[in-house]
Amino acid sequence: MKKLILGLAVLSSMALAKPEIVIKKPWVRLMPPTSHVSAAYMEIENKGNSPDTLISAKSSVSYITQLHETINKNGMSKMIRVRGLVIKPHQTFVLKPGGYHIMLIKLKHPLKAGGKVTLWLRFKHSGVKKIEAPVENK
Ligand SMILES: [Cu+2]
Repeated sequence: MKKLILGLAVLSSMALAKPEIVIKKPWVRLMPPTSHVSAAYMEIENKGNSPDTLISAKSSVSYITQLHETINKNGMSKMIRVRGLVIKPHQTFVLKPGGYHIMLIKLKHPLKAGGKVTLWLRFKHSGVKKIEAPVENK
C-alpha cells in the first residue's frame, strides 16, 4: 500500500509539472518596400512549472523563418542562428531589437503598416502556438 501511494504521488507530481506558454506583445518591424527581410519580436511567458523550448517558427509573409540572436563581436553587430530558445518556468523570455528575434527571410510581399502577420511558433512541449502580430513602424 505504501508503495502504491508513493507511486501515485510521483505520477501526480509528473502530471502537474508542465509548461504554460503565453505570448505577449507580438509585433513585426515595418521595413522599406525594397527590403526582403524583417523580424518579429514578442514576450514569451512561461506560467508553468517546467521549462519549454521554442524550436522553430513559420510566418505567413516569409519563405524562410529562423530563430536569431544579435551579438556584438569586436564592436561589430551580427546575427547568428540559434537552435532553440529555452523558456524557464515562471519566467518571461523577451525577444527585442538588438537581441533575440524571429527572422523573416525572403518576404513574399512588402509589409504594410497596420497589417498583420500570422506566426506559428513550435514549442517542444506545448506544441504549435498560432499568433497574430501587427506590423509596426518603431
Ligand atoms: Cu536575424
